[in-house]
Amino acid sequence: MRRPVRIAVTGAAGAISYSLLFKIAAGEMMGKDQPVILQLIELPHAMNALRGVAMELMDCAYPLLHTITLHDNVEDGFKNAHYALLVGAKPRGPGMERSDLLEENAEIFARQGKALNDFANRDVKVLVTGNPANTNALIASRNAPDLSPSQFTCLTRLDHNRAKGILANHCGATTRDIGGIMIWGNHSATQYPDLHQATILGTSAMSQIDTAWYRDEFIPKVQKRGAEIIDARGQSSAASAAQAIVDQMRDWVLGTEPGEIISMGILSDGSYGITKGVYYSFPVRCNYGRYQIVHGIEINEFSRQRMTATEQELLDEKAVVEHLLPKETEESHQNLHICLRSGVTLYADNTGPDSDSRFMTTNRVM
Ligand code: NAX
Repeated sequence: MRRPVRIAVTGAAGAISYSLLFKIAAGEMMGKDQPVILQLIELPHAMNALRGVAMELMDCAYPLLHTITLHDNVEDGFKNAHYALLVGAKPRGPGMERSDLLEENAEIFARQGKALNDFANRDVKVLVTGNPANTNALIASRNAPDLSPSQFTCLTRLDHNRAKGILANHCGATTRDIGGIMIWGNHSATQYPDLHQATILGTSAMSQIDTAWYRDEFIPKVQKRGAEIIDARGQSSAASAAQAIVDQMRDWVLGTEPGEIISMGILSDGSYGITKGVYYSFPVRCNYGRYQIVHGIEINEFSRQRMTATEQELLDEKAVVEHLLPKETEESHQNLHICLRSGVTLYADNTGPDSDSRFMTTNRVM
């Protein structure tokens, strides 16, 4: 049996965690041979509810669940964590403007970034789910100067999975038959679900669907799926979000299937003309615990407009919290090659393999 890994989860008594923790303990995220230590973090007033969740986890008698620890602060909760799932966030209250939401969460995620910097394992992998997820990831990473910004990602896998499920349902296919789905940009209603590279049973999806359906129904449906679920259920998506967290972290750690493309919110390195320094969802592949942007995808005019609109929203969000971002970390967010220090291997232009290397054709591996 392997040594257990430490997984810290914030918002551990919330709705998403009520599905998520049980999946992790059952081995769905880290693999069926990987014991886990769950370091569960909540706000002080929710500690009693958290104790209840811990009792239920215990009562499942999961063989892979080594230890559960409960914390009412992130400084204790992130200690030596190998993985950090930042699920808890301040929800938008009545009368609250989006800028208020951004600022209130900025404070929470700044503290969490600092705590990760000071207490987590040096190779910690961080996945931010709490909204606004992309900008929260930016804030956390900027507050963790000793960690690489490539160690921080945000959740856009739910949007990816939604796009896949909705397309499969429309075409009478199963999700197994579908590949090449891509989500670009922000986890918000401006996100761009792109089907131009998608395939159904190996044949172009665009040749099998109506363009008007794609543009007028499919795209808005994926963008507004969260609201549709709240309308129907009276509560926001929780089980599907938990599944997406498991999928994104599992693929990051254990790798994607050969040829498979997934979507992940990661720091832009300028690929596809997206401004460096914002967390943007790109198509990626993963192996050896790293992710790598899929390059060489042709972007048509329709896609470009949508990719730019969602990029602009992220730049606007960044502008709202700019005064809260430590200036000294800006450079590391623009020059990803200094991430080498984190142990998340990243080859800068002059430290990586030659551009004509037969064995490795990319010089940017995250
Ligand atoms: P809940 O309100 O059920 O649970 C959130 C929990 O987080 C609460 O128990 C609260 O006490 C705790 N919490 C709040 N601030 C905390 C802090 N600073 N430290 C530790 N714990 C804290 O929300 P839930 O449905 O679980 O959703 C959690 C977050 O995920 C929300 O921000 C939500 O908007 C976001 N989502 C993001 C998605 C994505 O794809 N990126 C999709 C699903 C979800 O909507």
